[in-house]
Amino acid sequence: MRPNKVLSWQISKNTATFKYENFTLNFQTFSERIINIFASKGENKSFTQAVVMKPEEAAFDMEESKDYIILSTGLVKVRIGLEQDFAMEFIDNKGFLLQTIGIDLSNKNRSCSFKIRKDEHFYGLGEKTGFLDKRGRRYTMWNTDHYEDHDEGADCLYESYPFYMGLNRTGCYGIYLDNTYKTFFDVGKQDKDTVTFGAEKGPLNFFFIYGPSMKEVVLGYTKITGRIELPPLWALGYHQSRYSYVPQEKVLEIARTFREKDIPCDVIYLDIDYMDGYRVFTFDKEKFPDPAGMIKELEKMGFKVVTILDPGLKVDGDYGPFKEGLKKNYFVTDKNGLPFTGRVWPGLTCFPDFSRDDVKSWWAGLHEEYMNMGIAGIWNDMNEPAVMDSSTKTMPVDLVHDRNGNPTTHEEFHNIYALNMAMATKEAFKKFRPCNRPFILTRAAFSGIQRYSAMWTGDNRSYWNHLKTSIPMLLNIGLSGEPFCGADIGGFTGDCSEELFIRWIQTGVFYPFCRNHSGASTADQEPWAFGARCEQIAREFIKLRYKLLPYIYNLFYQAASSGDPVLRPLVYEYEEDENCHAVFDEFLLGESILGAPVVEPGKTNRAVYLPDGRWIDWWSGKEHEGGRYILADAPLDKMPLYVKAGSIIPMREPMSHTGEKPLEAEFHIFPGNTTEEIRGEYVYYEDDGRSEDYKKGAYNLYKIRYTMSKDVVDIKFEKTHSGYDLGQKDFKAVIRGEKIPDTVLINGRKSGFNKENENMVIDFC
Ligand code: MIG
Repeated sequence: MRPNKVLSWQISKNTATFKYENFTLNFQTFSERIINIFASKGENKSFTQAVVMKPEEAAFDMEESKDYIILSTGLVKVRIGLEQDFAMEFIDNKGFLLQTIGIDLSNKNRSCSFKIRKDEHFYGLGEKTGFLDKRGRRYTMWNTDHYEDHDEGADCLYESYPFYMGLNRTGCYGIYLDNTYKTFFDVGKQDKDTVTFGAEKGPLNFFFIYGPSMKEVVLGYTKITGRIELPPLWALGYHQSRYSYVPQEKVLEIARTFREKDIPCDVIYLDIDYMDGYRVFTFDKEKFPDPAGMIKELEKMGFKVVTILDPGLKVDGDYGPFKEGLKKNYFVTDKNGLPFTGRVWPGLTCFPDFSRDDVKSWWAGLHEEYMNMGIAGIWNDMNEPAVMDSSTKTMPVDLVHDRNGNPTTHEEFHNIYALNMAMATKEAFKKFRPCNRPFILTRAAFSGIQRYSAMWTGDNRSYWNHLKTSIPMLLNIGLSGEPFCGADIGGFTGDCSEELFIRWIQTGVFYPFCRNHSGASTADQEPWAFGARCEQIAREFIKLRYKLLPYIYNLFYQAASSGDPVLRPLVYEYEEDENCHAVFDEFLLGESILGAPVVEPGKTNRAVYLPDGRWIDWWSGKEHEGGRYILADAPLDKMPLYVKAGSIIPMREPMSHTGEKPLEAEFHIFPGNTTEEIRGEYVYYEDDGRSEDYKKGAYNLYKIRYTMSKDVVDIKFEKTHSGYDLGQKDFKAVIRGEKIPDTVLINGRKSGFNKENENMVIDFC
């Protein structure tokens, strides 16, 4: 298995090539932290569509001795052994980081193995079942319509992110395997001390991403595969969905009920039954006699409409899109060039070959009528692609994708079919709504999807266990570069109960993508479906999300600028705290808010680990010392929620939908109760929340800082970027927590703050 010694090598600027007896190893620095490694038997190096990073100017330094060659980027070194069998080690300035066990390039396997370091934990790997730390399991990356239970035994779900991180005391590193074939990651399963990743086919082309912090690794990975663009603000509101709301009158009734019941909601979904016989880009004329009118009506109530689309087009000689696709040879074909047909909802269907630019543009063009009607977002489903009459649940792997004249098999294209479909969908928005931000939701995906689309985790179930494991699943998806993620609140398959729904909505309002969705012929799951008690709790929690929208929107701004996940595992912020390494049933929303939902029935309290620092109970204002577990009270109407002392959180009054009033923030300052001097700082981002003008500088940034010593809070407030004239004019702050100061200074001047004013509001300007 082990290749032999190095036969020769060649080094220039930022690349190095080592020839071994039966393979070649190629290194390229992309940055001080990112090294691309390509092991081949003579194939060409190529990058998938996931990779958007261009190598930065970062030349190698090379040291040569009798036994080794060391390539150094300044931060990290790769040491290649010259005397022994293949040996590759990664070293940083603190010393030894990672040791390669071997590279295997046999016919049926291209893989690389590293030694698992002492006390190592593994994260990332995208949409996978189980808990937070992935150690001890083996995962396959192959997009699959997995309708069965998403329990721990389930391996392939809808999306593939061939990326993982290893964290131990020496630090964190990441590996992104840039191969779209079926890949695998054995994280200490076969051998408890070895992590092996690879594929049967395709290149062993991967990126080593140096930390040493987890944040740096995520930053590096999202440099390689790109980051989200800012979503429209409405997409961060609450979404209501159902398979399916029909007819038209039912959709309107649901919308009206939200307004009548004073439950905030921004988006309502049309699932497959809106179509005429599941023909995409059509409406059933009986059920939806006037979709444009319905959309207008919904618009008046402040609702956006998102429609589902499946990739397959019904084989039907009277159906325009199919006829055109057939005539122009736009479909995926077999080896003989005949269009492949497979059964999906509409019966026999043909599948657009999204590998081609002209097919993408054609597909984009098909959205014209929807866009003109005012449909606000597109939901791409069944895009693994799912094929119902196939034992593999998908197309045969030997089908052909033309790839703009560079044909390849479905085997290579399968995992990026949905990514390419999302590219086509985004093109539709660019074409018909050039000024507005797109909203796309996808079920299947590959690394890089964050540049195009939000994701949801597919057909979960109304099981307690699915509520519980939605948290680590979303946390790992966030770490894998896709911050805009959510699971169906209430569960898709099966009947939700009142208690489960209450606990799920309490959790779900913190999902970055917050949507209640439910399967056909399951119990109703709208917030009011379980009676008055549940309705009241759901209202309160959905309102809480709307209160936090300025903070949440700013987290998306951070995700767009640095790749930081919106929803983070504790370990992301406290990686040195061993107690945080495997915590899966708590999360951080940004740095400052810690949620610890109840995810089991019948519980009215739970243990909560609070990391280092002081934490203020959201509900009572009571303060807790961190670095320990507390037993938190969690009656049915409460979810344990904490703010880190020192934080500043921009909030607003809740509203029925995001378009009701401009997003004006009030800064809630949580200094905490301490005799020590305390400081806090927050950068607040503001723009119009819907257009692309922010890319041209139409946004404002504010920096708010404060110190609190004894009884004085000294706030400094400055505008650090000015570009959006229609922004907020009056700013307010609120002091929260147990300790109330005597005096508040704003930019050095005494404010009108008055201790007796119960609301503790301070006017700024
Ligand atoms: O085979 O469109 O995951 O969210 O409601 C089922 C109907 C097809 C699967 C999606 C689900 C959606 C459903 N779809």
